[in-house]
Amino acid sequence: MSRLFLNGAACAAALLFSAPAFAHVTLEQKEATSGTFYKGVLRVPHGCGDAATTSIKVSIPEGVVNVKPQPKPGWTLATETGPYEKSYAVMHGPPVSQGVRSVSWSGGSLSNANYDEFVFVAYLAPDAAPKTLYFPTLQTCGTLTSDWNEIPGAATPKPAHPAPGLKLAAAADAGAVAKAGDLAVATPWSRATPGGAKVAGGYLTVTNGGTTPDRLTGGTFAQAGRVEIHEMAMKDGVMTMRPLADGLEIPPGASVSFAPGGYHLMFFDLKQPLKEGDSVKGTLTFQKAGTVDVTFDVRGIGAGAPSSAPAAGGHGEHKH
Ligand SMILES: [Cu+2]
Repeated sequence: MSRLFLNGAACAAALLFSAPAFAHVTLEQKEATSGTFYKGVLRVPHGCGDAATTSIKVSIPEGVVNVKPQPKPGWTLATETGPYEKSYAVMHGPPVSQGVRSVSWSGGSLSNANYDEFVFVAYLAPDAAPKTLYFPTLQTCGTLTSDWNEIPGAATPKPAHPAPGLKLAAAADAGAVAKAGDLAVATPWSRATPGGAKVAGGYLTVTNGGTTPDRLTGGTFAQAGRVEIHEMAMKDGVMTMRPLADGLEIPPGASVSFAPGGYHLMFFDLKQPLKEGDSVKGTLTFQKAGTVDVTFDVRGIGAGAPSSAPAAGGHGEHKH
């Protein structure tokens, strides 16, 4: 190995470039949330020994559906399809029970001295979490192969040829505080009201793990006279809001967020101001799943949406 003859500084640099995460065939994005679309980028940092890579074939694990591989110039794209172990709810359209089980790109030549990426997009079915999904990948270099198919376990936490892994976090289920049929409700919250305010907003996430749509049609809030379901959206460049008289559909396989600047519950005729730290009981009524009890945590006046939900607008701009 020529590396033996490098001086100290160059050797350190060489070590950097051979850091473990980059030594194997891996997925660029190693964490994702169940019930979302995922762009899988398989990174191929070297050949089989010194031999150039001529084919990459990735197996698609159960729960990863609607796979669409990206063609690569100079490589022949092929897919194998087959039945899934069960049927999965997807964001749009009917549930799916079969699809792409493996993808291969072959016929190209990726020198051991070079790096390349092989890309697919897919939907991570909402009932497949939490766990790690593995994408066993067969790398072929002419007559040689490197099989990246080992699943880390207690005996071999760091196998020599690990299958590319994707840590799948449960969507709303992780923080689900109420379940009704196929629906899971997570993180119901509201905001403290400045003195005298008679209205407040209610926020939460509803995930439909089922295969048919349901609809949030209403709710109650112990400290409010009545509750409406509202939509806030940009119209002609102006942030406007309107009540949704028919409620809001929760499509199968989807997570619908009620957050500042978007859909929200509107609490009218508050009996007393909401104070940060309060817990206020309420209910949510769904067309099919029925009525579920929830507790809204009251956060500070300036509180935005948890996580990355859009925080633009907000109830401060409400005009009632
Ligand atoms: Cu409103």
